[in-house]
Amino acid sequence: MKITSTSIAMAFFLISNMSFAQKKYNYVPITQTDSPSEIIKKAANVVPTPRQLEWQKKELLAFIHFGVNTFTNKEWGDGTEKETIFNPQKFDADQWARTIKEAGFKEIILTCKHHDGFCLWPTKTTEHSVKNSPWKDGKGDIVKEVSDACKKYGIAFGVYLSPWDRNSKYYGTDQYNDFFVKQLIELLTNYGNISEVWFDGAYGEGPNGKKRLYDFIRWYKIIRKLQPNAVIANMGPDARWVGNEGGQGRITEWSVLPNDNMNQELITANSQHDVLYKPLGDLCDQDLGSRSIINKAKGLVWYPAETNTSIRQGWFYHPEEDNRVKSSEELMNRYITSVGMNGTFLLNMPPTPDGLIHENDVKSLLGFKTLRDQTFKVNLAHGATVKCSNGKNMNLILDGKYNTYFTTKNQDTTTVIELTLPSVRTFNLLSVQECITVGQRVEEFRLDYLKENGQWETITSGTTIGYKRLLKFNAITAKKVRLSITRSRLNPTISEIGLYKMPNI
Ligand code: FUL
Repeated sequence: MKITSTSIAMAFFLISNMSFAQKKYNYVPITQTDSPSEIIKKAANVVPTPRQLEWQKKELLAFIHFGVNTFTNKEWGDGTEKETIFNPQKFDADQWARTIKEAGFKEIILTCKHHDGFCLWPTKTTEHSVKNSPWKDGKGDIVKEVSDACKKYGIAFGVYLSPWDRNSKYYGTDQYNDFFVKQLIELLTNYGNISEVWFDGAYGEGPNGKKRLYDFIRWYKIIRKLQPNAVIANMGPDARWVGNEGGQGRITEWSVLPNDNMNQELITANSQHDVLYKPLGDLCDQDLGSRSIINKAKGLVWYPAETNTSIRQGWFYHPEEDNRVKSSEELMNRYITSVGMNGTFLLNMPPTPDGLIHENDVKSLLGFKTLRDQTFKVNLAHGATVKCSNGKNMNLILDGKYNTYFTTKNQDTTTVIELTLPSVRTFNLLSVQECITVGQRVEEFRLDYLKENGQWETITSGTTIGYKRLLKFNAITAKKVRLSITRSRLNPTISEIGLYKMPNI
């Protein structure tokens, strides 16, 4: 047989396609010969990387917007702010981390530099930083104190570094990338483990403004090298912006999306650790991953939603918002529409010019924790007898362990799981989780209960589940319920099911 470059390419293609069919990756190429059912099967086997999985399980992430805007009472600084205005006299990173830990959050992402370019650490790259402020006579380092406080309280630490920099003289030139990389390297090497790097897409210059010459790929590679466990979020390949700033996930929220700019470099890397490409397209669209969308894709990637909002109207602190802080109940509802819609919840809590999280915010955050504790303390489905005619590992659905799961026999993509509770119970919240280390598969499900007259009635229904789906409904009192999976891309895998009674809010 004559060996040509085409046959080598063909062989490579077949081998890589075979390995994608057998193993689990967080991306997969789609070939022109793949039929719609083969594409669906591929989609059903795309899984998160270990770093994405760990991030997803954190559920609650705290965002801290703090900087010169805290002192000018603005949302966006223009870069001309004097360093001397930055002086948080009662700054206490311990109070931030303690509050956030007590509220059950697992990570703090700090705005180390916002669009105004002011750096909260004594960077060597610019004079526009804390080192020229009166705070601690210019000897302080907010990033150090916050990262140390996170370590003390056992929470992860992430950095927000705004690509848009309205102060830097390099902005709009190619040199800006060198400047930016130096800042990144300082943050990634001097503060211990960094769990997340958050790149903002915001840019407010007019049509004649400076060009955004960002070398994202170079930045991503540096992060992978220096902090391989860090999730690169928002303008990054590991976690996507959900598409709004109101803490609202989609009713149908897929974590497997088309990735059409996936290139050969990525495919040959063939590793869960080297995905450097962000999917293209409009991430605000309502439908990001349905069958009709992925059928047209050239590749698929695990790209989960990060759902952000602020506890106040603004991202930075404004005293006039002190009495408009989101209540514990509102935060609980946002938890249901973020984590409960297959996302993580990134909640911003901006400190005051004193350098403290305001007492009203603390009260809401701790009340939110109490509401979650009250709701999720007892799984009312616990101890139920599980029946399913085509199920495997039925009891694992109630073992409290995320890694173990129920699935169906043969190639069955539909099933009915019946639970007989130990006694008649009253509940108003369903929690259901797919085992995403196998893939996200469920496309349609329903919860019914058996009424006293012997008829089944639907309580609630949904489309996607993903890592977690929470559905609230009017309280139901029953002894028998059934979860029907009516459409799934491949055998559904359900880690856990829970029935809860949430306090009336
Ligand atoms: C936006 C920014 O412009 C806001 O100031 C804030 O940082 C928010 C999280 O992202 O794009």
